[in-house]
Amino acid sequence: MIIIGERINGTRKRIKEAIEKKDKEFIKKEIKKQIECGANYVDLNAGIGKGKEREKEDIKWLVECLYEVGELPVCIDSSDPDVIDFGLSLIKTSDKMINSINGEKEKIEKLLPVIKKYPESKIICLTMDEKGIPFDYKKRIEIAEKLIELLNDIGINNENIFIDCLVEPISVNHENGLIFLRALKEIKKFNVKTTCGLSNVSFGLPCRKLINKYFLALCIYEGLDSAIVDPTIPDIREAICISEMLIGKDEFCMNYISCIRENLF
Ligand code: THG
Repeated sequence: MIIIGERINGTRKRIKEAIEKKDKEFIKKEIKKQIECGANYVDLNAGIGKGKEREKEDIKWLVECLYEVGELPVCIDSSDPDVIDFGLSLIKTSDKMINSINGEKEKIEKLLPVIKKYPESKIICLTMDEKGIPFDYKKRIEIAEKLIELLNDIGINNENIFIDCLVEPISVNHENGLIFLRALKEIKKFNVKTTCGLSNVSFGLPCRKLINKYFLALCIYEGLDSAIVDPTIPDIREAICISEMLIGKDEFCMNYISCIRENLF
C-alpha cells in the first residue's frame, strides 16, 4: 500500500494558521511525523482560500519546508492546473505525484501538456467532470476510461495512473461506501493503480477513526493500491498491516510480526 500522508492541507485549521504565520518548524514537524509513520509521499495542499497567486506562493514555501526535512517524494495537491504546473517545477526528485486531473474538459486541456513534461510522475485521476461526481458508479468508470486513454496517448504507463473513484460521506447516502467499493472493483480490471481520500467516508459522524479503519480494510480487500490518509493514526497503520496480511500480501506474516514486535500500533 502506497501511503500518501494527508496532514499538510490548508483546509485544516492548524495548517492554515501555520501557513499564514510562516511557522516552518510546525510544518517540518508535521512532515517528519508522517514520514516516521510510513508515509511514502507527502501530500502538499496550500489552498487557504486566498486565490491562485497566494496558493503558488504558499506551495513554494511548503516545498521549501519539505526540503529542509529531506529530499522526500511529494504529492502536489491542487484543483488549479497553474498551481500544479508551478509546484511541479519546484520538485527536485523524479518520484512525484500529481493530485489531480479529472474529466473536466478545461482541466484536461491545461494539464495534459504539464503532465507531458513529467512522464515519469504518478497521476491521480478523479472520476468526476463538469457535472460533478456521478451517482452511478458505471459513469465514474467511463470517466476513468477516457482519462486512461488520454494519458496513455501522451506516454503515461498504467502503473503510474492512480484512479480515485471518490469516496463520499456515508452520512449523506447510506450506499456511498458500496458505490465506491463497486467502482474500485470494476476499475481494477483496467490494470491501473487506485487511490482515495479515505476519511471522506466518515464525514459528519462520531468516532470517525473507527469508520475509517473498517472502510480501509474493505477497500484493501478490493485491491486499493494507495490511500491519502493520516499515517500518524495507529488505527490506519493497523488496518493496512492486518488487512494486507489477511489477503495474502504478507508472506510468512513477517511484516505483521515485526509491527507487533516493534509496537507499531
Ligand atoms: N482525493 C484526492 N485528494 C484529496 C482528497 C480526495 N485531497 C484532499 C482530501 N481529499 C484528502 N485529504 C484530507 C486532509 C485532511 C483532512 C481530510 C482529508 C482532515 N480533515 C478534518 C475534518 O474533515 O474534520 C479537518 C479538521 C481540521 O483539522 O481543521 O484532517 O478525496 N485525490
